[in-house]
Amino acid sequence: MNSVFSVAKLMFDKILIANRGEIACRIIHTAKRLGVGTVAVYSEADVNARHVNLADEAVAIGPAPARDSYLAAEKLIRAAERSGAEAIHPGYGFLSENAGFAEACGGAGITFIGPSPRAIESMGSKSAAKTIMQQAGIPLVPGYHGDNQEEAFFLGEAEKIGFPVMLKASAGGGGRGMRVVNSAAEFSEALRSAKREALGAFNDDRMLLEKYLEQPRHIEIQIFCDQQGNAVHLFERDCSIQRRHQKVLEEASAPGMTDETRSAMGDAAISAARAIDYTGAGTVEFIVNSDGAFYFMEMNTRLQVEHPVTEFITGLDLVEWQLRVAAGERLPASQDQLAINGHALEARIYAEDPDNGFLPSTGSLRHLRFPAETSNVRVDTGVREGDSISVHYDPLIAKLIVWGNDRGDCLRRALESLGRTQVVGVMTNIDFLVSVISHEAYRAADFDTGFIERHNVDLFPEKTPAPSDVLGLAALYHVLRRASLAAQKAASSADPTSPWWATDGWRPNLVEEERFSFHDGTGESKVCIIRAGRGNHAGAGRGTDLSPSPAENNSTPLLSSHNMPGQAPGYAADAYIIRAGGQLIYASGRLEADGSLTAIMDGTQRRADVVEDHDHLVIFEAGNTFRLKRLSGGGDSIDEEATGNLISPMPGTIIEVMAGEGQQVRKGDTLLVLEAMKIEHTIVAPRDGTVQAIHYRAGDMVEDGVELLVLTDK
Ligand code: MV4
Repeated sequence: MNSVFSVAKLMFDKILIANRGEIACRIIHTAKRLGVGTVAVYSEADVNARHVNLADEAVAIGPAPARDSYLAAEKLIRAAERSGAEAIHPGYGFLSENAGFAEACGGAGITFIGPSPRAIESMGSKSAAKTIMQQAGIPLVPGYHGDNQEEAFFLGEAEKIGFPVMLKASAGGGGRGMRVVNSAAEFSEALRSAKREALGAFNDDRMLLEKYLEQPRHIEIQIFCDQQGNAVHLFERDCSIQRRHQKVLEEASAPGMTDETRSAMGDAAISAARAIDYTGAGTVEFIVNSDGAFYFMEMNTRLQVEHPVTEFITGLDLVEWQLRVAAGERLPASQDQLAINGHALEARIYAEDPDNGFLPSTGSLRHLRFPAETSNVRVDTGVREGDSISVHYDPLIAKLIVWGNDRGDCLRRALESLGRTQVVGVMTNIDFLVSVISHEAYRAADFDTGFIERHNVDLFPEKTPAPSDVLGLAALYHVLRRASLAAQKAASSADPTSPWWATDGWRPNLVEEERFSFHDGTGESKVCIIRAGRGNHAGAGRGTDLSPSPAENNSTPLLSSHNMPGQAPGYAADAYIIRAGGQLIYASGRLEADGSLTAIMDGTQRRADVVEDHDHLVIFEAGNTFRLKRLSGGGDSIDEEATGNLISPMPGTIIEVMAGEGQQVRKGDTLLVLEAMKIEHTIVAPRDGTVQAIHYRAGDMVEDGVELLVLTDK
């Protein structure tokens, strides 16, 4: 057997990733780097998802609801068998902590990349986990986690511990079935309501009791164990910044952590892992008192969402470690080879509406920009521009992970990176994240798990009106955008005698004065923009006596010979006077090929990304985002009129397609019928033209904002 000629077969040739979104992409990334083949799985909602595109192979596993696809254990195992994958990585969530699934993988001869079914099982119940940890000598919060569930007995235990106490569901998680009880008088009612909630959530109303710790920190230790019995910890993460038990920010290391406490918590975490013969990646959660005392909370038997902050401070790839350990290799490093370098922060960017109770915000990501990835900045995402955030899955858009030499450097870079993150199409928590990271108390590391609740008022600052110059940018954008579209149209008409090629200043569709009205979320603002003069391609002057401010006069490229995209040669930037909020601004500008707007306003160069979202303009400038609703001015819907694309106004199902490709239609002709929310909507031709392409058929589902068909002139 162990002949000198035998070659150890360790790393897998091919693995299946039983997950979706950013974590599936994350796992595929490492597998590729290691030369391991990848099989993605996808539901009907994820046919074109990023993780499917990244993988070597992909297997369809059923309808969008997770229970019919990503939670359907048999389908996943069958997909692994059929594709020849030797192992399954479960990611996080879904089946990652399902002992039955781990067992079924083993039964099918497939390696489950994670701990044994028994280890998963033993941490599944809070009370059972506490019993195991108590025996292993891990510190527990004083309390009761036994079988006697009688109310009178519980009350007696509560009085022994001393109020306030906390009731927790034994089967619990995510804060459900949890109650703080401040006195004996409240006990009976609190117990009853906690039991009711636990029964509904877990079909199990057994409770445990703990001393309630005021203002604790949530600090967790990353551990790793191999099949040879080696175990290390990869230091801690502080995940105290949570909202309703949903983590918002995670950092490594934990601010204020001493070497003594770190070492004691690391040892305790390793003992916890050894107590259940753990293998692979795991996390031991503690709550930590302000005096530094720490207590075991629970153990997560999977890779966690926030693992990248540990990767940044250790320089390791935890997915690589998972694959190596699951394949039977020894841990790649021993404890004394591990060290902390710098500081890392993860911010979870969610599609949710902070102004509406953080409700998930679904829809199409019409515009999506992330900061460039560098050695300091990492973006883990499962979506691209144009993808949708649906009701079926977690509304996470991306995790922004930032590294700095120290915490201050890290937070500064995190704010800078959030300022470069642009999302249009769904509401996000980006501004909220900025508020938290900018908060004085957070910056001073003066926080605990109650931070967000306590500082709520500061974290939702009152909305301020959009500055005049931003309103000016909006008006300038509209004028430039329309001129650019008109120019494109003329250029593509291939008519050499078109007045578009003239450079004498004649310009159709470009009014000399235009008035806009915008709503900035606080109120309505009026803007007036006047064409004050025109530069020429020689850059010699602007043919007007309305001189701009001296600073602007210092010849800038904008005022000379720059052509706008799709424009005839020699078409020069115009100068404008903008009146907004009682202010007069001299401005000129240019739309770049990438859609951004470069403007000079009163001599200062500005660069903004402007995105149209239905009747809104979203302006990203210097890390700030402004959302303006156009109430009037700027003509009809620019997209539909000028580009010929017909956009679906809402998500729905195509009921009937009346038009055919190549068909000539008259303005007002019915092109197709869409059903949304049980109401039929007729899409009609906005003008005469020819149907060049139809992207959908009857029965197809469409998101809002997608192009339904292309209508060309004649
Ligand atoms: C606690 C606690 C205070 N005292 N236990 C919340 C979810 C669960 N994982 C543990 N939780 C808590 N348990 C005692 N004895 C405070 C919390 C808690 C919390 C813990 C970690 C992160 C955020 C939290 C937010 C509120 C309450």
